Amino acid sequence: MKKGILHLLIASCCLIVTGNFTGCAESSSAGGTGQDTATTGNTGRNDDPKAIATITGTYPDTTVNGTARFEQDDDGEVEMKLQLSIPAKANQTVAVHIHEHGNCGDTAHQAGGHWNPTNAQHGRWGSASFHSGDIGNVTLDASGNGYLEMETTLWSIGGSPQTDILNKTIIVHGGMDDYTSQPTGNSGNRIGCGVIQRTRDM
Ligand SMILES: [Cu+2]
Ligand SMILES: [Zn+2]
Repeated sequence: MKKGILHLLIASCCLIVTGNFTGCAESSSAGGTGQDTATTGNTGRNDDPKAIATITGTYPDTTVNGTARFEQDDDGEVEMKLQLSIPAKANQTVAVHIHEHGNCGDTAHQAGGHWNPTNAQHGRWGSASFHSGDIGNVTLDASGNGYLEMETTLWSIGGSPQTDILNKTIIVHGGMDDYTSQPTGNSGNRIGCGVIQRTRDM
């Protein structure tokens, strides 16, 4: 008797399931959703370590907005995509560095000096001597927007202390880096700051 009831229940469940499949022509597009999921899986890069710094102004009278997005490839290279918007600095060039402490307090002075895990001299990226945080100058357009992309194996997202960029800061200065003056490139005030933090979505 109990078995008979079970069979009935299973039978009615099957009917409901079948009804769902045949009843909705759109369930074929639900299959399409499945493909979307597969596509997302295919990129694989979604599993790569990622980090982001949201950059904001440190002075009330100077609007600074920006993001620095980092993604580490399978080969260990970290790619950065930096976007800046500083209307007050339209048509000017500003210095951007990674500083050593993940703290934007006290007009970003709490961020400390340039991140320099290799004990190098300050300089232009790629020259004989430069700090691992010496991103360099970014020129802003007539609206104050700037963009910079770079890739390097000197950085990692959560790797060794020599390369790990997590919990450091991206600092935007009010002036240009002269790539020569020690230890800061004479880059001026710290007008923008954002802490580099691990993220899952970009
Ligand atoms: Cu700096
Ligand atoms: Zn430096």
